[in-house]
Amino acid sequence: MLSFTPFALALTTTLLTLTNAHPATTHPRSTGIIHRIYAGSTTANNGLHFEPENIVAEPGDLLEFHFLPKAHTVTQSSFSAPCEPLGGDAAIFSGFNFNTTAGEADSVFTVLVKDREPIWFYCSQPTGTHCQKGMSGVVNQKFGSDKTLAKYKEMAVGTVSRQPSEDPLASQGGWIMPNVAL
Ligand SMILES: [Cu+2]
Repeated sequence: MLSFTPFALALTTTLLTLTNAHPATTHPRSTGIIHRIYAGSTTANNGLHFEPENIVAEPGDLLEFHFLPKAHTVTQSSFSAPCEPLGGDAAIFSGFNFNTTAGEADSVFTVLVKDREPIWFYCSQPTGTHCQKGMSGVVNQKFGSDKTLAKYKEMAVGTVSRQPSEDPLASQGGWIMPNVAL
């Protein structure tokens, strides 16, 4: 007759505990896919624009932000608080490291997509209220949900842009890399 002894149950519990004690902390395997996103398109929305601004990416893909004239940033926020930094050590902030007066900045900002959760982002340049004017984007918006980029932009109007750090150059959540021509 099959029976579970207290010992077997205890062993099972121990094994489960051990398994749970080691959640996956490693980065997803690289897919080799790079999504190039331009900050400050010179045509759309008078240049206050990310192109593309609604991105679908797999874990392991890279987001590569290229910066066009005017001093833009990529700053992660929540959906519900547009133009405000998300906070925390992992939140994305490019810093104001990509100023350029013509053409693309010499460096790009590269972000690894870790999972399929939405990444809401905005430009935190306060001069000219870029975020309030619609300079924002999203990676992996939940389609079918009412949390849309259009709604985010709508809620951004009238807010005040905030910076993640007192140091405008303090980037985190990604890497500043040389801008290598294709
Ligand atoms: Cu901007």
